[in-house]
Amino acid sequence: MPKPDSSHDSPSLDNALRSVTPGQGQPPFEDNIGNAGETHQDIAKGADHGDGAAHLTDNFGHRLADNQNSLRAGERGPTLLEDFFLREKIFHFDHERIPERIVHARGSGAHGVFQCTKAIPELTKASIFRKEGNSCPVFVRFSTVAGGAGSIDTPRDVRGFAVKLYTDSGNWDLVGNNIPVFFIQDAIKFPDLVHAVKMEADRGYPQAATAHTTFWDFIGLMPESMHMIMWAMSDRTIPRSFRMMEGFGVHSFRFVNAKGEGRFVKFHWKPVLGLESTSWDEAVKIAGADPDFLRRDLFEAIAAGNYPQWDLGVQIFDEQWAAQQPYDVLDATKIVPEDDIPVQIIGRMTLNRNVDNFFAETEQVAFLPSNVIPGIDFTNDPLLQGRLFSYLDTQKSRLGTTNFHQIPINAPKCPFHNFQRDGMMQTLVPTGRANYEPNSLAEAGEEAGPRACPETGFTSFTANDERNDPSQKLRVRAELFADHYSQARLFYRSQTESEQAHIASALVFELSKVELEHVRARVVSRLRNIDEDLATRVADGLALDLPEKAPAAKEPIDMKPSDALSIQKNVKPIMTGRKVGILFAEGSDKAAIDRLKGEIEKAGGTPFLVAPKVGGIKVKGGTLKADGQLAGSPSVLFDAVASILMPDQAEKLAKDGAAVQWFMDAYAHCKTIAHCEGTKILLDKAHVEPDEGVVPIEEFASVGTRRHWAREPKVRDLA
Ligand code: HDD
Repeated sequence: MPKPDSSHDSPSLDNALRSVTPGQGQPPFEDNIGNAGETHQDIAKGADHGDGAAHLTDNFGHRLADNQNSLRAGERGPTLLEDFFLREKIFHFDHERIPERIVHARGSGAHGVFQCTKAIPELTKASIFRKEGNSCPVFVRFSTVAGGAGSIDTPRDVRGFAVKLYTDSGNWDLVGNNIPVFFIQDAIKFPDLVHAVKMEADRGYPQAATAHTTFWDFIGLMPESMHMIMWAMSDRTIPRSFRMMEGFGVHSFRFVNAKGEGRFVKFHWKPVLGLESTSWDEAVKIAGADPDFLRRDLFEAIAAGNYPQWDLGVQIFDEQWAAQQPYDVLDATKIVPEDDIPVQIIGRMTLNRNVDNFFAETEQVAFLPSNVIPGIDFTNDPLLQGRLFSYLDTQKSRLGTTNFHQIPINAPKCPFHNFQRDGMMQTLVPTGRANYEPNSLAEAGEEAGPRACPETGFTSFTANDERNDPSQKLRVRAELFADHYSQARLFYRSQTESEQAHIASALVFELSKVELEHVRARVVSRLRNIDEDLATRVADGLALDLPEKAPAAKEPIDMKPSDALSIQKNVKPIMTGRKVGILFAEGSDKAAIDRLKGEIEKAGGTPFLVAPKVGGIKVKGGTLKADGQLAGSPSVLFDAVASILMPDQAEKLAKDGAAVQWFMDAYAHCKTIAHCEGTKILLDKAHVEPDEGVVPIEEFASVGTRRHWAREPKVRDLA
């Protein structure tokens, strides 16, 4: 147990975790209480069992003699209320669940470290950026937004990207998403947005999906959401891996340096593995094949030592520059194009440790956008301002107590001292009577407690904003917030042809699930302000007469397209971090399989052997175990596939739907298919046609795991 002291230093994470380890926290009794000669220290070590296992006790330290049978009045009689072991066990179990997050309930977390790679003291006094090499521990939680805690990992949805940096000047929480803009401009609309997107109130479905009437009804009536909708309908919302998606702080924040000078800053996390997404058909199939696809991917990568990394980038600009832009930098539905203000890399984050316990860490972690450190400040973005209240508030209903900051995953790793006292689940034991300030107890030699620190403490930045008159109380939106379409157009026109087709198809799919025709039509009428071609494609796809263009509060302008907005233009042609499925069967050539595995591993990828049976299979040159059985390991789980089969086995597999589908899907999802001569019959059955991505096994390493989008028109109608 962390030693309570009057300074209320935070328990370090290690100490706090130790406090719940069996055997810790016991008073140092020396008397014998167990078997002859057995001390508490022996008991803690589980000396009695001789195998290192601790004694099973209840929560108050009483040993259990029998954990299989409750105490009963006679062999066939009722259970006795007296059975305190049974009562405690069931009581605790009954209360295991806590309320899930109202949004972002489904999440996956990991520990890591952040390191500053470029000191920027001229921009911020934040201690973490004072010197190159400064580092701090981090905890990251990735999430979907709409679904419940047990929902699938791969719905079309925004992904949360929340980072807690445990710095030496306190916790800094950068609670962002994998999309740099948001649906709404003002926090007052957040409850409406969330009600509309979650399962519909009367019927309780759909789970984890935006493809339903109430969501699109809200969106159609909210033109400010159109930019975000372009991102949400793009492949950004069906990422291949958390490890391959960008993160964004979304809002304009403020850097403040030691001289008190402030500048706007936008935060970006850039994945070292590059960007990569799945296709929609693939995402749907993954949901069935592995509902935990992204969680498993993160866990397995870290467990294998393939630590995911992101560079932290910043865009810096001042009030003067901001005032000249055709949009307001305080509007969270807008980006600052990277071509206007380049992203400078200042640090790197590495996730290098999986959680020990999902509930204690990933579930109980509480992110607060209000957690900033000296050198980083808020801005007047009305969405951010509302968030500053909401997150603190929600933790009380989720975690049940104002002392949620004492839960190890939430506690800062630097000391904290104040006069806040008591409350439910207080675990600190402050000493002395100084629980108020000012006090003069020190004059009598007593502990007087901590004091404020004007030199190093947090001071709020005062913005010199000529456009704002703080003497007025107004419920208005600043004029510049009115342009809802220019950046939506910028995004759409920055995509490749294939990506544009994906956006159009996603809109058709989603709107086809909307039951009210006027809702569909209203959304399409807004799309006309973004791009006429897009609106026409979507209307065609829905067999809808093209509705009149919706009036725009402000006519959109054409902005210069930007490559940074496309995924396909930012894929890295590397095998690192990718998974390759290798299909084999009886009689396959072991040496060829080993060779291929070696090549994949050498390039940083992970080979995964798939066969009709998982146990040992007789192959040429020995026996080989598969990592997965064919029907349970469809090709949607891999970035590329390869097959090493004898013709007789390929012929047999050509009659197996799972095998044919394996190649059909890989082909339809534009993946590399590397094959040996023997597989030919199976490829023909799956209608796989030769192209640059369908290659002999020997050429696999040179082609790699990148997608072959040029194939797409052959496998999908891109109209
Ligand atoms: Fe939020 C959770 C991201 C707007 C209210 N939000 C939450 C999480 C992320 C975001 C990543 C999950 C944190 C975790 O893993 O525990 N939210 C955003 C972003 C926003 C945003 C990037 C816009 C730029 N959020 C937003 C608004 C409000 C909230 C405007 C309310 C006014 N968000 C919440 C919340 C949650 C939350 C209800 C649910 C659980 C939690 O906070 O801890 O308070």
